[in-house]
Amino acid sequence: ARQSSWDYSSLLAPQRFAGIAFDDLPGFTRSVYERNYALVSPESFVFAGNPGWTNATTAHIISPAVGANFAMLLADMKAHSRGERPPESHERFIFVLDGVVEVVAGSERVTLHADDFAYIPAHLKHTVTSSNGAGLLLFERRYALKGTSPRFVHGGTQAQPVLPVPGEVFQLRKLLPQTADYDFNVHVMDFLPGEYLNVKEVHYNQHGLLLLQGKGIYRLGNDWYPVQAGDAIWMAPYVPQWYAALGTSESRYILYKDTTVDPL
Ligand code: UGY
Ligand code: MN
Repeated sequence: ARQSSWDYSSLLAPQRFAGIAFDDLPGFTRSVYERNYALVSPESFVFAGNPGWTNATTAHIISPAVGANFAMLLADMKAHSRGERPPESHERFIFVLDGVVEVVAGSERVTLHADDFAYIPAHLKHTVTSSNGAGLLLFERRYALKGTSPRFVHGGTQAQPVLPVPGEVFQLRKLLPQTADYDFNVHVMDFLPGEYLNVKEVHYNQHGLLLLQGKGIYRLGNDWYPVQAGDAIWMAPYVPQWYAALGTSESRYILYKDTTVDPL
């Protein structure tokens, strides 16, 4: 049976209040798609077959079709499922939301559980398999650097050091090495209820975000959105962005951020 600390199916389940059960409102969604950002909530995720995957479906929540320099997808792996390497020029980052997968990359084989991650550089052939099923978040992009040596990287999120964040209060972990060999990094950010970003950020870098735990308010451009675990966000370059964690439990989000690409 699958072990899970992450189960977004509950977000879609009918709710109960004073003995009255009520379901999702027909036709209602918090999902929005604007010129420079998108908020995609789980009732809008569309999973479909994908030629690179066997016994699995994927949902591309963000892709270059919206102007992003990366793809962000979810993979729903059934028992005895398999994903192949994407085309040779594409690097891939895998974060396990649920279940167990085996990644074989070159001569290395690793087993990943929920909260574990792996990065496979563009040149390295690999497979991702799952015997009992798994849920994955993936970031993929065309590797943008030359003359560099990115490595196969894997580990557990909690094992990564908490990094200093001058002027901010959230806890920050970075899952990839901070060297010029990588053209993006993946940040995991934790906020206690009531904590918020001090900087009202506007920057060149793009983001793909999945809220893993908690709830709060995300500001995107001139708009303010209630968000909760399971929601995904795309942020284009320079979109004003800000988050405040609310509710009674910690917020955690995972964030793609492109790096070391000269804006000129
Ligand atoms: O690193 C970042 O750009 C990050 N603090 N952005 C964000 O949380 N929206
Ligand atoms: Mn940012």
